[in-house]
Amino acid sequence: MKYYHTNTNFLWGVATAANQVEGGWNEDGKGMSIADCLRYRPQIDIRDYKSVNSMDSEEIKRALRDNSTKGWAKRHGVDFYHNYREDIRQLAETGINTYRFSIAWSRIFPNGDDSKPNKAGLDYYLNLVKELAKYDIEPVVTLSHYEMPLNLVLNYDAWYDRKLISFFEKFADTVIDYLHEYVKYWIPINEIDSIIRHPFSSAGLVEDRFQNKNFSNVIYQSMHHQFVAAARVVQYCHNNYPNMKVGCMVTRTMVYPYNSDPQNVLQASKVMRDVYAFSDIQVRGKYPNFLLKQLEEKNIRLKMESTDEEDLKKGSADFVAFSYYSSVCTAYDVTGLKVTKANRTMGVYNKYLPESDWGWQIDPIGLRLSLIDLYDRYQKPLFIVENGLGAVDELASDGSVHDDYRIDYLSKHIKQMLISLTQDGIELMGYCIWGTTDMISASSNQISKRYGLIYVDLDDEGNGSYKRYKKDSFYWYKKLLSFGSEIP
Ligand code: BGP
Repeated sequence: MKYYHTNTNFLWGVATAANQVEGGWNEDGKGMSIADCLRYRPQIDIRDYKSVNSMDSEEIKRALRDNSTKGWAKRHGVDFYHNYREDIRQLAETGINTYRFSIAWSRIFPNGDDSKPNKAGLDYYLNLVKELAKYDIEPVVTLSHYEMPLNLVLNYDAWYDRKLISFFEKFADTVIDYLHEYVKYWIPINEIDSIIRHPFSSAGLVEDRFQNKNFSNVIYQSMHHQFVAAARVVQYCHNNYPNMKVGCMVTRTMVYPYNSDPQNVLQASKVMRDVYAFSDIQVRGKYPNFLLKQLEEKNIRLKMESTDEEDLKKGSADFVAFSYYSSVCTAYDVTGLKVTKANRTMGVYNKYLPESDWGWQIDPIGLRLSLIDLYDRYQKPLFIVENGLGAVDELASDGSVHDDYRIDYLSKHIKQMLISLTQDGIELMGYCIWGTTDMISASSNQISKRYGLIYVDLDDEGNGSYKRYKKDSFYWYKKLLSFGSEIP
């Protein structure tokens, strides 16, 4: 089957996040972020997403006392901060025309509540987008990708404090103004639904700081503040830079029932609705009734200001961006059923699908189903901003990395995407492979869970030369992006 570039302005790219690649954790005025408190903890079962990504106050104090990078993987990342020109030059060789990255909030406002921005931080990102412009690569910028200034945790209640809305607005508006000549596509908050999965690493919520409150209440109230903040960014762009497009961004998994037992089908439908709630609010501009009902049943009363409803309505996203890695299978009663070792959902094992080294079940058709579902629900342009395979890669003595399993994963997902584009009547802006160079995994703080098209010589303890080596998947993507090539 021959596949070409779908059309001239289709965005073929790669994606990453500041806290997972940059390093330079305390350089040029950058303040400490929540990501700088996360350690690789081999003793913890990485399937337990929450414990890997949650911190208690004692652990944060320990992080504050330790100025080293040893064991603090996200403090060194893969040193993209100093290598960005060479990394971008190499990635440009593949023929990509878009590159998604995030801005480390604490590089711009070191404490989050500073009166003035850190110019060195602003200039770093201005130089980055200028480097991309050299190769005609379109930036897609995520403003918040798990990089909140730690001070907002220590001296405020993180996103639970409504002041975070104005702090985030100030950060967003400052960056948008500074980069507006180079950046057209913006994503305010990465996987805004991840606050439910890992409230600390995504929203700075430390459970033991809310002793006298129902933590579930805290999470949902913080979620509301993030929705209002994201909606304000949409309005800022629309009011000041009409050519800009602002997308919402959610974690997308297809949820299948374990079998055709209506009880299991109903369970899958309920879990799927929870997936939709976050994009519903940001696209439709209001809370869906089913979520309001759920909050009522949980006795969670959100505190809203009179302007919030208007903000959400005016802040409807221009496009729906999402990450897609795997589908999940669910059952009304999982007793006796085999569960996956995945750390994202702990779903029931789907015997029809293979699984990755980390137990994420590999389902290319699930990507097509997601495209159909999301487009039919919102009738807005879609954007796959993350799709990739975290795997154990081996660096051969000759510097090659034969990651045919990643090529297999990517080619099957891209094939389903292109079939959907040609047969399902969807609107799709682009596709970004998650993984530029290898990076530090969000959920396990490991580099050994490798995603990159370029291998980085580094291990989970931070030992290595940081040298880069192109994997077979790098050359494969280059071949794919050259016009007229069949998907190999
Ligand atoms: C998404 C995040 C990314 C990335 C990806 C892969 O949730 O937006 O930051 O990390 O997941 O997951 P992981 O790194 O946990 O393997």
